[in-house]
Amino acid sequence: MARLKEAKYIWMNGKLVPWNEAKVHVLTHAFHYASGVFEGIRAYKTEKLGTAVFRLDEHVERLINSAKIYRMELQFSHEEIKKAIIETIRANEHEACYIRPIVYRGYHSLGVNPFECPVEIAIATWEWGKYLGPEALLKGVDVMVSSWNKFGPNTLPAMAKATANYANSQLVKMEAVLNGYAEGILLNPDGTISEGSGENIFIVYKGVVYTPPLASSILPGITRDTVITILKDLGYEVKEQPIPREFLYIADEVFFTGTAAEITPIRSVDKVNVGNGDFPVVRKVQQMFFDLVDGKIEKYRHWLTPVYE
Ligand code: PPE
Repeated sequence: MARLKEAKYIWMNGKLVPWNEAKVHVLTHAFHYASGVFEGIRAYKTEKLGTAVFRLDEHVERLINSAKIYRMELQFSHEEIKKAIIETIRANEHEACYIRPIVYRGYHSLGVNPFECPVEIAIATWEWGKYLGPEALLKGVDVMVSSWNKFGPNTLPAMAKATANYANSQLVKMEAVLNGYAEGILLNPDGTISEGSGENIFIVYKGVVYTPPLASSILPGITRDTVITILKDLGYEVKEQPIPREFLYIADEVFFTGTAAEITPIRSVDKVNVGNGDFPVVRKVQQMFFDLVDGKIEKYRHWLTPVYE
């Protein structure tokens, strides 16, 4: 992956600090015990509204919920976090960017018990290109089913977007990359499909669209929710239900959704070609998704928060 593209400022606990000075102590609690929760948000350069953040409210809400699950008391409200995100994008003068707010237990004491450590918050923004490679959106990606399972229910809460979850994701991603694949799909301990290391998954089979339910240890993806909405608008039946692995091999279409990955078709799974190589449903969803994030669909304009006005 390309080196991080530096912006000018990072917002930390209420203040914009120069990018290179946005540092934490090496004994920060989160660094040792993964006591952090975060978000990944995109701001698009839209035709109608200029630079606009996509589904900002839903992302801030999920961040606050993730913090709540981990008993972190945030010093900033929903509205204050929203304002800080807009302020950071403006300070960095982005036209389009990726936004990474992170809430974490800071420096105070070490040991697993995190309660004495301050709850810090930072917001970084940068320009981020295509997550699964430049041609992924067009041609699709080759993926494998990971030998690593998704963490089971009641081990780590999958509904929290916690840094800790990404230890599991990294094992999956490294295995995939080392084997020449773009991504890995995680199965639950019971063998049903969960999600990708950083994406939700959808399967089209005989005209019906399937996606694993929240109880399949998935992140409640905001792109997932957007895509379910789009699919219903397009007249498709969407079924949120546990999905057996072998659906991947007989599917007509398979695709990933995520803020970073957007709508990425999957071309093959474990070297089995998906369907006949066309992605008619994916194409329709992509079309509507990119129109939507571009402010072209009136009905969903409220999902966009203009940055400069
Ligand atoms: N599942 C996981 C595990 C996940 O990390 C993401 C987002 C999703 C599903 C999709 O969620 P949403 O973005 O709300 O539609 N992954 C973020 C981080 C990727 C990374 O490498 O870091 C992202 O897409 O921003």
